[in-house]
Parts: sequence; structure tokens; C-alpha cells
Amino acid sequence: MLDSQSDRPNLVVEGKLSDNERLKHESDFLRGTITQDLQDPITGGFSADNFQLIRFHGMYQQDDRDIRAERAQQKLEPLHNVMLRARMPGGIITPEQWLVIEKFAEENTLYGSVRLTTRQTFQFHGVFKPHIKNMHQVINAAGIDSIATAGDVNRNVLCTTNPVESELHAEAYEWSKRISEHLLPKTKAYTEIWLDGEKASTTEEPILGETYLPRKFKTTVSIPPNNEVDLHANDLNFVAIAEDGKLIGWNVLVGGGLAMTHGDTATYPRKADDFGFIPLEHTLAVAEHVVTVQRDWGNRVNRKNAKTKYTLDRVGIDTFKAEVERRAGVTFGPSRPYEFTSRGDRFGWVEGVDGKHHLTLFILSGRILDFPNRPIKTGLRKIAEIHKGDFRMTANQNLVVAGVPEDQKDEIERIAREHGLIDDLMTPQMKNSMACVSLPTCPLAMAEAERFLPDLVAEVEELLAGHGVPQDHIVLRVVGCPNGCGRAMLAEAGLVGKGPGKYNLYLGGNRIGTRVPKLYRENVSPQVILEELDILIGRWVRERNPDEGFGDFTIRSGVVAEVKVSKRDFHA
Ligand code: SRM
Ligand code: SF4
Repeated sequence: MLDSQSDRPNLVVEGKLSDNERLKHESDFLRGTITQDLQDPITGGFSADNFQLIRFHGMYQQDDRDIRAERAQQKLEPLHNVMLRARMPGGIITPEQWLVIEKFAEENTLYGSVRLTTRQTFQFHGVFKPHIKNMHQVINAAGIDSIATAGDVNRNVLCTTNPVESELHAEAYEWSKRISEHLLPKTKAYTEIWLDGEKASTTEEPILGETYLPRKFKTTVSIPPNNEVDLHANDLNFVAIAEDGKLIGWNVLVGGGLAMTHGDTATYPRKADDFGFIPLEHTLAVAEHVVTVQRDWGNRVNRKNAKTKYTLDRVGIDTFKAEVERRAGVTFGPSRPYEFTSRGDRFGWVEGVDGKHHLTLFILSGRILDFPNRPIKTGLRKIAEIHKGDFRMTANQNLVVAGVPEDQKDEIERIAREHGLIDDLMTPQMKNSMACVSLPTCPLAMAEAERFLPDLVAEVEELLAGHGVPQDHIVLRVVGCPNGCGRAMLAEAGLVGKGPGKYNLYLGGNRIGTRVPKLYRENVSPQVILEELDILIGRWVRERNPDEGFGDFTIRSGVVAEVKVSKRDFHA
């Protein structure tokens, strides 16, 4: 369903469409031949187009890269399995659901872990073909699905966890669910294939279109002053505007995204642009038409330039915004004032306005597993067995035990402490560090990230202590490749994998996630990075203004130039 405006030649990129466009078009609304592939016992993997199509159902085909070469030597195919990513708008999961997913991971996955992600949901890694259908049936029976958590669609919608202002959060959370539902694919392919639902032919996708979006699309709902969701990583953002504690509308920001390709200056991380204020009643229309404009004008020829951020830079912000206004029948008002002052999680207990208690737990890289001396998976199972509230997965890969009544606080804290879920000695540096999954499961990884983070943080902690500021921190993030899943491109110091043991070092993001950092050193070892950080931390400690963060210091002192407009400044 193309809008007549979309045919204007300067708005649509001409050329041979990418092969993903063909496969979406031929997929019979995301069905492909997945069912046949599932029954093929010869291979553990999915063939041809199905390899891509299962993504729209929330799965990625992977193999363990640590053992890939060894298996090839033995003339075995890679140990194919799938990673599943659930759809959990706003990241809320009940204790009953927790017990179901934890049990499934324990009994049916290669690694036995549940992995909390940077987008407030969980992943299973290492599910073999014979378990895939059962996995969907098990999670669905618990009220969870994985529709549209990957592929060229709107992904899991984020919502600031903010348990303190519970009323505002409850409203914002409801909106994140409504937006997620509104933008979901309408095809019944998921139900048919995985849940043995009745075959129902699909004739149209009124919002996403029959070939879906040109590329992945990401949406957030945030509640200032916390920018936990890192809205500038997202295509579409609703920033809550409240009056007298009541939600009245949103400032809408469009066109953020963090990925780039090494060596390709036509790709860059970019902040979202402010479109202005809308009252609540226009939320779904605006969400729908930011999506339809991107659907019709996004680049379907070159996937590297297909995201909304590039569409905005190509057609112009005003043109894009005017088209959203025209289609949605809405005029954006002037933006309302708001301020972000943080984006980290508040660890430990906080009390909400409803008198309930909320315990935020730090989960290293979101990996839930029983580690030596830190059996956190067992600990969370025990908490889930008695917990009467819910759990909230944060966009920083952490977990909030939310809605705890006064008389259960002590018991929950005792279990958490006994299982290594609370560590009073944890430094601010550790709490402000993050890594993407990377090796061994990510096929795109160029360097270690999750497995490398603990050592890196320990070294940076030593540097801070050496300069006499052990309780200070840098927002430090490591990603295994320039796709940037751990949002290194919004960090004060971001390491981006370039090759085994080699990273690019980016500096100059700020503490609240509203500035993209800039390249400082290219293709260097962790040792070189630590030497550079040692010098810069020393300067920061000696020369900083009161309360000046490391990233702000690197800009003010000219260590790196500020990225104001990504297209112009990022590669300059
Ligand atoms: Fe991501 C691809 C993991 C958040 C940008 N991402 C991948 C894949 C699926 C690799 C692949 O395509 O085969 C990774 C699977 C690794 C594994 O073994 O689990 C992967 N991404 C993740 C997660 C699990 C990282 C984490 O440590 O938590 C996050 C899951 C989010 C979720 O629950 O939906 C995750 N990915 C992000 C983010 C951060 C965010 O959204 O806040 C980004 C940067 C923001 C953005 O989109 O610009 C991100 N991932 C990418 C990209 C680059 C997209 C692009 O614009 O070019 C890819 C590659 C692609 O899509 O081609 C990618
Ligand atoms: Fe994989 Fe790269 Fe994403 Fe890390 S940033 S999870 S290495 S795609």
C-alpha cells in the first residue's frame, strides 16, 4: 500500500532492490517454507530465505564460534541452533513467567542461560531444531511471544522502568504495549507455524506493507529525567510530558540509530531529531505514520543506508516531518521542556509512591547463569518462587524486583545476598559499564565484548584508584563490532571491535546519552587503550570543572571534537 506521495522520485531511492526485498515479497507474509525446514533432519539449520525469515518470528540462526573450526576439521557442519528473543514491551515479566523461561533455558538450551538484553527483554541462546516448536508453545502458554523482535519491523518497544513514580510509569508502560501491538505485523504466520494455529490467508499489512519495512525499526517511551532507554539509539521516541504528575502527551524524536560499518563513511551513528509535542490522543497515529513514511521513503536498494536516520538526512527533516503531519492529520506543537539527568539504574531498594518497594539488581552483561560463588540463576528462581510483584528488565541489562510489600523485603534481600545478586563492594565503574553479547554466539563479532568486560573494568578501576578517584566512573561500553548493540556509540568511552584483540576507541559521549562520541584511536589493543585512558583520566582528575564528566572533559579540553551533526562531523 503505497501512498501517492511516495512516488515522488527524489523521495524514493531508485535502483535494483536488495535481495531481502525479494525474499520478503516471495515469503507469503513471512511463511516461506519454514515448516518444511523444521522437519528436515539432515541439517540443524534453516535454508535459503528461511534463514532470514525466522528473524521476523524472533529467532536468529547461530552456531558456537569457539568450536566452528574444530567441527570443520571433522567435516561436520557448524553446530546450528537458534537464539530466541522475546517480545516484552517495557520489560515487565511476572514471577510465573520467569520460572517458565528459566526452566526452559536450564533444560533445553546449549548454554543453560537466560540473557537480558539492552532492549529490555531476554534471549535464549543455543536452542536446537527439535526443541524450537516446543519452545514457542511453552512461552506462549505463559503469555509470551517473540513476534517481530527481529527483522524489518518495529522491534520490542522500550519504556523507562522508573518504579518510583509508579502511576506515571503504569501509564507510560500501557502506551508502550499499545504502540507495540499497533505496529505488529498482522500476518498469522507465527501462530500457524509455531502454535499450530488455523491457516488464515493474509492479504495485506496495512501499516508495515507487504514487503515490511526497509530495515529494522526501534521505538521507545521514556520518562525524564532518566534516559535509561538511550532514546538516541532509536528511530522513534516518545518522551513523556507530565503535568501535576499526570501524563498529558509526548515530545516526539525521530531518526536515532547507532550502527555504522568500518571504513564506510556513508554510515554513522546519529542522534534523533526533535519533531515537537503531541497530546496523548495522537500517539498511535503518529507512531503509525512515522512508520509508514519510513516504509515508503526508506532506502530499499542499499540496506546499509536503509534506516530512518538516513532517510531523514536524505529527504530532509522538515520534509519527513511534514509528511508525518499530513498522513496522521496532526500538527506537532513546540516541544515542551524536559531534562535528562541520568541513564543508569538506581541499584538497591527504592520506595515507590504507592508504598511498594523495588530492588534493582546489577546483572553483569545481563547473563543469568549459576557462576562459581555467584549462583544468580538459582537465586532469582528462589525469589520468583515467593515474589508477589513483578520483575522489570532494564535497558541496561539489569533486573528490578518490583512491587515488594514491606513484609517481604528482608526475605528477598536475604536470598539476593546469599546468591551473589547483591555485592556491596561493587564499584560505580562496574555499575556504569556494559558490553554486547559478541563471541561465541554472535556471527558478526569481530572482537570479544561480554567475556572481555570484567577484565577491562578491573583495569579501569585500577586506573581510577591510581588517580585517587576510586568512587568515580566513566560510562564505558564495549561492543564486538560496529553494529553497536551495547550502545558504545553513546558512551563516554566506547570500544568498538575491529578484529581479534583490536578495538577502535571513541571518546566524548556524555553521561546522559545525548552526544555521539568520536574516534580517538583506531585498531589498537586493550593495552594501548588503557595507556591512553590512564593519561586522560589523570588529566580529567586534575583539570576538570566541578562535576564535569569524563566525556564532557574530553570535548572541552579538545581531546576530541564534538559531534554536533553526525553526517557532517562524525567522520570529519
Ligand atoms: Fe543488535 C545484530 C545482539 C541491541 C544494532 N544484534 C545483532 C545480532 C542479532 C547479530 C546478527 O544479526 O546475527 C546479535 C546477536 C548476538 C547474540 O548472540 O545474542 C545482536 N543487539 C543484540 C543484543 C542482544 C545485545 C546485548 O548485549 O544485549 C541486543 C538485543 C536487543 C533486543 O532485545 O532487541 C541488541 N543492536 C542492539 C542495539 C542497541 C539498542 O537497540 O538499544 C543496537 C544499536 C542501535 C541501532 O539499532 O542503531 C543494535 N544489532 C544491531 C545491528 C546494526 C543495525 C544497523 O542499523 O545497521 C545489527 C546487524 C544488522 O541488523 O544487520 C545487530
Ligand atoms: Fe554482535 Fe556486533 Fe551486536 Fe556485539 S555489536 S552483539 S558483536 S552484532
